[in-house]
Amino acid sequence: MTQPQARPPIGKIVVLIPTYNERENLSLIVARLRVAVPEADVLVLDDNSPDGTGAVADRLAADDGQVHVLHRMRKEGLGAAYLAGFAWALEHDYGVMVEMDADGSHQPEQLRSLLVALADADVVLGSRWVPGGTVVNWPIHRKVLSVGGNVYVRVLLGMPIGDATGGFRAYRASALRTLDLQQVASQGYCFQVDLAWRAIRAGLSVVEVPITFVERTIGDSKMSQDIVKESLRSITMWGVRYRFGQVRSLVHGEPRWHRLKS
Ligand SMILES: Nc1nc2c(ncn2[C@@H]2O[C@H](COP(=O)(O)OP(=O)(O)OP(=O)(O)O)[C@@H](O)[C@H]2O)c(=O)[nH]1
Ligand SMILES: [Mg+2]
Repeated sequence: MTQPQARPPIGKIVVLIPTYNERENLSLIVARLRVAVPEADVLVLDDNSPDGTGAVADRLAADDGQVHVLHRMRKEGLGAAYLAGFAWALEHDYGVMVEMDADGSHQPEQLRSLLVALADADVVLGSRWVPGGTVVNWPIHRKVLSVGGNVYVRVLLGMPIGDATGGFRAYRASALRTLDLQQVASQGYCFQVDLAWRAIRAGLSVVEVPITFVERTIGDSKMSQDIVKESLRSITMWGVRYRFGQVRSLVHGEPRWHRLKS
C-alpha cells in the first residue's frame, strides 16, 4: 500500500446495486440509502429478474430523479452487472462508484465511513474481518467459508487484506480507469478478489474500514457451489502464477511484483 497523499475531492457519488429477484428488498435499501447519504445517486443493475424487481426499480426511478436503472437482458452474474454499471458511471462522469448489495447485508448508514476514508485512498473496502468488523446472524458454515476463503487469498496472493471477498466498496473513478476492466471475466466472489488484486498490483491505495454485515432476512441468496468453485479455481490459478513469478524473480534477481500481469 502507498502512503496517503493529498487527493482531489471525491466528486459525484453513484451507488451501484445489482439485483436479481430482490423485489421486496430493493425499495427498503434504496429508501435507507437516500436518507443516509442523500447526495449519492443510485443505479440499479437488474438482470431481468423474473420476480419483477425491474418494474420496482422503474417506479423508484420515476419517483426520484437521483435513482436510475440499467435493465440487462439476462442473468449474467454479479461481475458482469458491475462492469456494466462501472461503464455507465464512468460515461456519466461520476467521481465515486460504490458497490452495495440489495439484500440488506450492507448498511447504507455505514457508507459515510467508506466515503470519509476515500478522501485519502483510491479504493475503500468495507471489511468484516478487521477489528471492529462484524457479521450478524451468519451460520457457522458461512463464517468458515468466508474466513477460510480470505486466508486462502492471503496465503496464495500475499494480499495484505482482511476481507477481499466483501462487496461493500467505494472506488474512485480514477482508480477504476487504471484497472483494465475489459480483461475482467470473474463473476461471483472472485470478482471482488480480482478487483482488489488488480488495485493492489496497480499500486493504488487500498484501505479497509470495519462494517457490520447482516444476513439477509428477505429473499434467497444467489450464492452457489458454482460460485465457490469459480473462486477456488481462479484464485488458485492467480496464486500459482504469482508464486511462480516470485520464484523466477528470485532466480533472475529482479523484482517482478509490479510487472505481473494476470
Ligand atoms: N444483476 C445481478 N445481480 C445479482 C446476480 N447475482 C446476485 N446478484 C445480486 O448481488 C447481490 C449479492 O447477492 P446475494 O444473493 O446476496 O449473494 P451474496 O451476498 O454473495 O451471498 P449471501 O451472503 O448468501 O447473501 C444481491 O443484491 C443480488 O440480488 C446476478 O447474476 N445479476
Ligand atoms: Mg447477500
